Amino acid sequence: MSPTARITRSGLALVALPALLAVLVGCSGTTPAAPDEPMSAPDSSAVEPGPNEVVTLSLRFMPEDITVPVGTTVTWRNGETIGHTITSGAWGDLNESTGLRGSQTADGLFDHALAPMGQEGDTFSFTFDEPGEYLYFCMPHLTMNARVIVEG
Ligand SMILES: [Cu+2]
Repeated sequence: MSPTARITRSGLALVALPALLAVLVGCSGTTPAAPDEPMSAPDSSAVEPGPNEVVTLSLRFMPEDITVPVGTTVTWRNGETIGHTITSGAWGDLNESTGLRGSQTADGLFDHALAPMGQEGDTFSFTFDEPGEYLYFCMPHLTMNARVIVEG
């Protein structure tokens, strides 16, 4: 009785081990093909900002600083599937360790609710006719603080 039971257990183990390995290999093989991003996730060329363009991505403006000649139209494009705002005004009290903004003061020059990528209103353009430094931010996301430097 006892020797038979032992043989049965080891026989099961020999069958079960390859099956378990097959499952593990199958999982690791499919993981790269099933990313966490939604199916509408852009490829890298879709999120790369063009000339005079700022893309919102991963709760950041990219680039955060852009320098343009006076008279340039800057376009913001949403590179992700959540909404943002493009709100002109000062931001400050930036926490160095968290990168979070502590204050924001909209100045009314522009304020646009940027629709999620792929929806109507997912871009916004503004023409800068005066030289200067223009700070702006996204109201709900305290990591999104940026500026446009307009050179005369
Ligand atoms: Cu935002």
